[in-house]
Amino acid sequence: MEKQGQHTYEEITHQKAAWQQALDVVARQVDTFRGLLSIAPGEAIFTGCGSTYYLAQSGAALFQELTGRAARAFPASELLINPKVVFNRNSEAQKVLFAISRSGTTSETIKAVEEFKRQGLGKIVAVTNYTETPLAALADMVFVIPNGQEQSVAQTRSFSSMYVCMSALCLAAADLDAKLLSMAVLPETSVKLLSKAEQVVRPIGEDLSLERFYFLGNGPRYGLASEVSLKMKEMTLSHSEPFHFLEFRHGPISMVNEHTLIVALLSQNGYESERQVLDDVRKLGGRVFTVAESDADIAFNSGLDEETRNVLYLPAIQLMAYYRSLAKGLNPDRPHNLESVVKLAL
Ligand code: F1P
Repeated sequence: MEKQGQHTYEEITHQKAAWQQALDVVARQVDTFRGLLSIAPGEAIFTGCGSTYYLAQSGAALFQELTGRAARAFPASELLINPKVVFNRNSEAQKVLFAISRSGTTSETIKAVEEFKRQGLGKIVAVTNYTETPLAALADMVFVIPNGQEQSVAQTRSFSSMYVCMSALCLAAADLDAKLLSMAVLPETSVKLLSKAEQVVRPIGEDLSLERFYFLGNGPRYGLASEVSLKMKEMTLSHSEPFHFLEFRHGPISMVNEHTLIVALLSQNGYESERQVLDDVRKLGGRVFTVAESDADIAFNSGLDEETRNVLYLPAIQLMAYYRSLAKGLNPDRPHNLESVVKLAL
């Protein structure tokens, strides 16, 4: 008989092979990818739905930070419904569209990519976990990571694997070859991290005195904060929201009480201001859980640079949501009201 959450647990705790495959798939196609970017020098648009929209947000931030080239993220539905908001019509240059989808079949994403192609707006790069899908068929280049596939509805390993791929693509686009090679330690680091993290996050996940969750992240970590906040929502049906650190002070801080947990995706660049927000939360009686390279509740100790290690924020927090889901008597594998793929008649 199936145990509640057995797929989600397996998928969160076995990410190494998927991360390795993500790095391999980029290494194999790096020259072709750079060639594609050079013939599509216009703006970069990143898109997806739900989790993969959050991946798009983080990817666009990292792409622009590293390459200096304009990059923005939108949910696929915005490309369809509000294209004038998305595309810069003053620029004739061929754009590049990064379309991200675990399944490769989400109808909004497929329609948005079809429309981009029909209008000849530029080149399409797909990041996905499945081959032979409508998305793969439409794209000029496809980065497929089958080892990231999942039985569970909520994305965990699939998201992380596509995120490793996206981070590697951003480094490749910026010609940061030494940093790209340094990512080779990530798959093994995921194993070490998870083995240490489980005992730390489990009691917090199981603490049902907590009622509200806020996930804070700046720069490329904002998209990741949004994703882990979605995990908390989907798997545990809890009140959960993401914010940029300093934005939290501008209103949301009103929600802090002793039943509030702030999960902080701390960075190197913004550390001083991020820490001050956490001090304010503590003064108000809120609880704080920190994730960072060092000196944190979950410390990666990866030795990697900020741009290459962002994926490490994910596994421990995914596991926290898993344990809360079980503690609430829910099945993390089957979130309420949610299908693994959304297909609408568009
Ligand atoms: C996107 C997505 C997921 C969400 C749910 C429904 O799917 O919105 O992010 O968790 O499973 O689908 P995809 O396009 O990445 O396959």
